[in-house]
Amino acid sequence: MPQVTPLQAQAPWVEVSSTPEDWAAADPALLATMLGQMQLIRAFEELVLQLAREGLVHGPAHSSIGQEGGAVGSVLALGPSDGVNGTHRGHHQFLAKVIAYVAPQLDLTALVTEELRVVLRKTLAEILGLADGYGKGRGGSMHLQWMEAGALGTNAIVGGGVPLAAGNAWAQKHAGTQDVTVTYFGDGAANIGSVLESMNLTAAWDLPLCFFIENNLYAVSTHVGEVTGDQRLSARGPGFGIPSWRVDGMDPLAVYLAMQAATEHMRAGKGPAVVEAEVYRYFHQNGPFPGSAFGYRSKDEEAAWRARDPIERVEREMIARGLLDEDAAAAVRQQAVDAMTEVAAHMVEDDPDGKPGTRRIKPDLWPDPDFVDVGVRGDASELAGARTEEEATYDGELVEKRFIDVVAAVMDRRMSTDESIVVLGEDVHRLAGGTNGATKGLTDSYPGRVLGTPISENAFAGLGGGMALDGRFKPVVEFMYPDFLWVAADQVFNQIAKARHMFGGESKVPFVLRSKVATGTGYGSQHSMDPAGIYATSAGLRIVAPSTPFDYVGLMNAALALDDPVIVLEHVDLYASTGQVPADDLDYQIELGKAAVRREGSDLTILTYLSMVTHSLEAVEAMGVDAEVVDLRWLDRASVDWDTIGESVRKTNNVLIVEQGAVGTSYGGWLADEIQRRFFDWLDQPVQRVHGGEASPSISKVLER
Ligand SMILES: Cc1ncc(C[n+]2csc(CCOP(=O)(O)OP(=O)(O)O)c2C)c(N)n1
Repeated sequence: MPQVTPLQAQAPWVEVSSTPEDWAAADPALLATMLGQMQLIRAFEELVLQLAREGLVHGPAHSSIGQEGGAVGSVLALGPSDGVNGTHRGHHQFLAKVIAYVAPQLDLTALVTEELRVVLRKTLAEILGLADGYGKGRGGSMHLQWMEAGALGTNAIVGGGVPLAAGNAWAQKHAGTQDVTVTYFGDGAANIGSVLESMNLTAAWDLPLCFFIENNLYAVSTHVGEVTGDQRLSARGPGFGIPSWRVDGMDPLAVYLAMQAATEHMRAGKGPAVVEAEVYRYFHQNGPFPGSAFGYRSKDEEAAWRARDPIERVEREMIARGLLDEDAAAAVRQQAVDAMTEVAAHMVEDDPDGKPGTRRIKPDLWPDPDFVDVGVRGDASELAGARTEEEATYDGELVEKRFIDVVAAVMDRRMSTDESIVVLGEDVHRLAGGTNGATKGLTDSYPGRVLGTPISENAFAGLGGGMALDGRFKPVVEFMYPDFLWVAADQVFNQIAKARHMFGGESKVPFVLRSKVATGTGYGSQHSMDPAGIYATSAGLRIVAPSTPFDYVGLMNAALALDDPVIVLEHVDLYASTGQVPADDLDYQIELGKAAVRREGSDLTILTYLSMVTHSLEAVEAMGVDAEVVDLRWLDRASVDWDTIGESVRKTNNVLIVEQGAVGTSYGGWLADEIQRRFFDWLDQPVQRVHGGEASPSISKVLER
C-alpha cells in the first residue's frame, strides 16, 4: 500500500457570514449608503425593463434586479481610484461605482443630488444608444465606461474583461499605488479560459485583482451544476494560489466584510483574491420575464430567493436598530423611483405617430448618423512634429547591421528614454533575448520591465490591453509565432482593437504587438501563417511591416509613439539579413502612411511587404520585367499609401500583389478589391496576385518553399 498524505492548497478558502453583532456594529452611514445605492439601482433597472417592454431599448437589457447586494456591498469597500469592470450584466456594478464616485455617502432624506441625476441620465442615455451617453451611444448596456470614476468598461464577451482588469491591476501596482481592481463576472464566465489564465497570471505576479464571481446559478438557462464539478466556484482560487472568500450575496454587509478582507490582502501587496457571492437574478437572462417563464427553474425557487431580497434585508436591519422606520424606508424607494421617472422624461416622450400611450425616444437625442465610423482609430496628431527619415535621403553616417540586432537596439533606446515601456511575452526575458534575440540585453538594462509570461496569449495580450487603456504604461507584447493570434483573438480583436470606437471614440490604446512571421521555416501548419490579412480585417489596428533594418527603427518608433494599437510584423527570414542603419541615431520615425518605391518601373506595379520585397526585386531582375516594386510598409486600411499606389497604377496600368501567406488568410484579397474600386479605369487587366496555396504551410521543404 502506498503511503497517502493529504495535501492542502497554500491559499486559504473561507466562507464569510455576517452576525447580529456585525449588523449592530455597522456604521449607520454605511448602511444608509448601501440602502440608498440599492434602491437607486433597483429603480434604474425597473425603468430599463419598462423601456425594454415598450421596445425602446435597442438590444439586450440584462437585468441585475436581485443582485444589487453583491455589487453595492463590494463597491462600498473600494475607493475612487480603485477600478472595476464587468460583463454583459453590469449595470449594477457600474452604477454602484459611479454613484460612489460622485456621492460617497448618500443622505436618505435627500437621496438624489444634481450630480447623481447627471450620472443616472448619462447611464440611461448610453443604454438607449443616445449621444449623451458615456460612450456617446456606441456601446450601450454592455459597454458602460467612465474611466474617471474607475469604471473601466463592461464587456459583451463573457470573461473578456478579466485580462484587461489584470492589466489595470498591473498598472496600479507598478505605479506604486495601493489601488486595486475588481473584475465582476458570472458563474458561466468562471469556466472560460480568459478567467482561468488571468487567475494564474495575476497570482504569479501578485497583482491586486479581485475576481468577483456573481454566482447566480444560471448561465442563460444552464445550471452551474451541469457544467462544473464543484459548484462552489471560489474553490478554484486556492488551486491557483489565490485566497478565496465565499459569501451570501443577498447579504450586502457580509459582502462588504468579505470584500474588506480581500482588499486588505490586495492592498498589502499579497496578490489577487477571489470573492464568490451567491446571488440570484429575479428575471431571465434578458428582458422583463422571470426565468421560470422559460422552464429552466421553478416559481418556488424564485420565491425563495426573493424572500432573501438584499434591499429588504438592509431595511429590516436598519429598522431593528432604529435607524429607519417603514415610512422612511418607503420614502427612500419613492425618491429613487421619482428620480428615474424624471430621468426617463428627459429621453422619452409620447409618440405622436403611435397608438395612445406609446412612447418614443426624443428624436434630437440620437447620435448624428455621420458619427458611425468616427474614432475607429485616433487622428495620429500625436505624431505631429516627429522627425521622419528615409534611408535613401538620410544624411548622417550609415553602418551595416543585422536586422535582429536593430530590433533589440531600438527597443533598448526607447526603453531608455521612456520609462513607461514594458515588454512582455513568452521567454522574452531569457535566452539572450527570447527565441530570436529580439529582446537581447533588455532584462539586464531594465529590471522589472521585461516580463516572461506564462503560455497564456489571451491573458497576457489582454493584460497589455488593460495597461494601454490605463495609460500609465506602454506595453510591447510579443507573440512567439503568428498563429498564436487565434489563441488571443478575443483580446486582440474584440477588446483591444475595438475599445476606442466602442467606448465613444476617444480612449487612447497605446499598445504595440510584435509578431514574428515564420513562413518558410519548416514549422508547419500552426506556426507559419502570414497574419497580415487577418489583422487587416480589424479597423482599429494599425499594421507595420518593415523589410529593412532602417525602416524597422522608424516604424517601431512610430508604433511606440502612436496612441492606437499597432501590430509590428517581423519576418524571421529577415532577422539574419543586414542593412544600412544610422551609426548613432535610433530616434527617427518612418512617416505614417508612407510606402517606399524600391524599384521604379513602367510596365507593372508590384505591391509587397516584409521578406517578399527582396524576393520580388530578385524576380523582376531575373525576368527582365520593367516593374515598379512598392514596399507597402503600412498595411492597415487607414494607413496604406494610396497616393504612391495610385501614382504607380496610373503609370503602369497593371498590378501584382505578392505575399507569402495562404490564399484564405491572404492580405492581398482586400487590397486587390480596393484597388479595383479606386483605379478601375486605369487598369488594363484584373489585379493579379501571388500567394501561397489553399493549405496552411507544410513542414516539408519541397512543399513549403
Ligand atoms: C464568449 C461568449 N460566449 C457566449 C456568450 C453569450 N452569452 C452571453 S451571457 C451568457 C451567459 C453568461 O452567464 P454568466 O457568466 O453566469 O453570467 P450571468 O448572465 O448569469 O450574469 C452567454 C452564454 C458571450 N457573450 N460570450
